[in-house]
Amino acid sequence: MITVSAFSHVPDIAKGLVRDLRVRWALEEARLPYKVRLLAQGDQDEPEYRALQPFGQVPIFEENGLVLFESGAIVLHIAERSEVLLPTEPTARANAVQWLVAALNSVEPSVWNVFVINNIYPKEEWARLRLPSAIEFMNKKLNALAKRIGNKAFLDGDRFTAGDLMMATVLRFHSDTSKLDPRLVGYLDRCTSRPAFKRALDAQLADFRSAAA
Ligand SMILES: N[C@@H](CCC(=O)N[C@@H](CS)C(=O)NCC(=O)O)C(=O)O
Repeated sequence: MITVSAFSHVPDIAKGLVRDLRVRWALEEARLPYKVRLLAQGDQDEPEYRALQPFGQVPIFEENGLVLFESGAIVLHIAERSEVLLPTEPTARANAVQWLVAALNSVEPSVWNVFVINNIYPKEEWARLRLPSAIEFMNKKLNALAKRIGNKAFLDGDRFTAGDLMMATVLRFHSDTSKLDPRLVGYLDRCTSRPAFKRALDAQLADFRSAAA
């Protein structure tokens, strides 16, 4: 059985955004059952967990002795088992991987930077000064992405892939996704209206609720 690690408690702003969501979503798309290893406060710093995840973060993926960290590596590993996430045709497959890496490497840092400034350091003077240029930098990436998506349904055309899954989770770090370029709003809606996304989100939120009960 696959096990995914997740936090039992996070600030409200992070609920529905924590990166185990990507892994749960990929597992739901691939129709692979999984269970969750919920980490209480401090568990991520225990030597046993650090041996599995050197940075003390979630998610990790465990199955039959295989342990993986990094959500991108985990989603790719899952995607290799599902044609819904990774096409078999070599060019389409390479393009899907390219978009997954672009989501993590070219888009996520700028969106995440603004998220951190707004939500972790909102009262700091340096954050107030840094915010406008951080937003400007993020918007350059998002505008380029909107232009590339154009009127396509998904990043590579008509079909959803692991690249879209990752890009959608990155866009959801934006503080108000309804204010994104309309092409991105439509794109994000197409991705997140997938039943697998809804199941993954519901499962993450349910784990927070049951941990709080
Ligand atoms: N690059 C890592 C980032 C993982 C990450 O930042 N996880 C956050 C939750 S969304 C975390 O565990 N934060 C706690 C920490 O960094 O100490 C991945 O994609 O798996």
